[in-house]
Amino acid sequence: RCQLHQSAAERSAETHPLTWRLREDSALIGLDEYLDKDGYAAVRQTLGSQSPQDVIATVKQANVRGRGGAGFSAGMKWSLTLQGGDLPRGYIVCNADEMEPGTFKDRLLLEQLPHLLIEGMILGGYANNSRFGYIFLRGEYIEAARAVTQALDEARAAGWLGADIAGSGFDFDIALHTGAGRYICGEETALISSLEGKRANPRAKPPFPGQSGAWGKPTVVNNVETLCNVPAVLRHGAEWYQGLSGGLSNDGGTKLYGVSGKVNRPGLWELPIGTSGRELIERAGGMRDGRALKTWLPGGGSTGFLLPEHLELALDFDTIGEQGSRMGTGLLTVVNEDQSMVSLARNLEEFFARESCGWCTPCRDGLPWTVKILRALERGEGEQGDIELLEELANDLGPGKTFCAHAPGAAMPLESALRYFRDEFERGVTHPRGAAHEDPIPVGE
Ligand code: L3W
Repeated sequence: RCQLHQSAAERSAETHPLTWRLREDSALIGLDEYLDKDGYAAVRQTLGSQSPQDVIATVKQANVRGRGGAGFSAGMKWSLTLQGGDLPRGYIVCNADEMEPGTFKDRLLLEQLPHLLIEGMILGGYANNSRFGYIFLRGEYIEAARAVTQALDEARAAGWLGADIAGSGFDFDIALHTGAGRYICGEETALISSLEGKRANPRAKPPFPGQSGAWGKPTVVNNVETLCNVPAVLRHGAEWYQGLSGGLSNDGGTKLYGVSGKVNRPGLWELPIGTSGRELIERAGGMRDGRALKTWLPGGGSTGFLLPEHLELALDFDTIGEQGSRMGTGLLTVVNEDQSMVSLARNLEEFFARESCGWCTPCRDGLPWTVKILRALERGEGEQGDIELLEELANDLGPGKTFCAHAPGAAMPLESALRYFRDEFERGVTHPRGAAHEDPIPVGE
């Protein structure tokens, strides 16, 4: 099971909107326990007494930013979706296709607190005038599928889903859709293609899904963690939510942060958004085996490497964005001094090359090309000009050159590894034994 490393005594409804209900034994919170712990109170309080526009205004004011990696304002996304057209408008889709390397936060919420997600989706459906929602779940999340299925059944039987929810006149239901194991399905337009039963090719934006999404209808796609923040925002208000960051960030709320890699105690913590990387590594028990920190990824394989000197920065969307990286999912991958940057980059690019849908040429052909060069550098068989070629490829895979963010995401760790650790790549050209250290340890192991 996915572990939260904060005891119940450390968490409260006032400070931990996502995790205060979780149990020490990591057991699923069923409907009765959820209701005992203020469950569905935000639905009861909001539906019928607030207009969809009021709900959107509150979410906007709270500055809930998308927790899937991009940090786009959820309230803004919802308000754009409401523009024009007949009612009901379309669909609300929860992106639960969690597959970003090093990312395991949504899994915790799905396995242990599925009613919180359902409550967030009811509120999101209400705000966006939709009558139907989908949870697009990563196929390998078997335990989560079981928990979500049970929760949907319970919610339906108790009248929290279906016709006239809580006597409000609002009808809404949710279907669970499990994916078939492709990373690209987490990209919102590929997800929509897959949901429609088609090959998971991304589509060009605009039109954004909010304008034309599933089956041509306006469709809101939000990450699990984003939707799980919504009930508390509506229960306690935008000002309260904003205050949770405790002045550490201009963003509102808390963040489900995590750490994996070369630390003593990998895990998850719910902390004010803007908490520093240093605090997270300390909470993870520090560096394993007393080895020194070399570099770290702030939020998944499609973010840029940062250095030890960046550890004091607030981990939020804008601050990390200013460093040429991105906060991404906020789950750190910690790399120590023994690990080879060439091998790490090769491991990640191999993943991205395998997961490319093949629709755009730069992504389909460029990613395997980076892997070929990186493998040669690892063996010490790199040729003069290889590093310049890798730099050129990282640039050609960058933003604006492909249908979706897959290739630009893949370019981030490569570009930053070359920028900060160029000498290690150069050793692949000049060093007879190659750029890899004697015992390279790939990301994720
Ligand atoms: C309406 C506009 N909507 C933007 C919406 C857009 C989307 C959201 C973010 O990639 C990254 C990717 C992964 N009108 C809008 C608008 N929107 N402008 O806002 O859009 P965008 O383009 O900034 O990002 P994206 O294409 O959604 C997300 C990276 O996150 N990532 C991946 C994480 C993966 C997981 C997982 O496995 N679960 O979380 C981590 O860093 O590579 O670059 O909804 O429609 N004018």
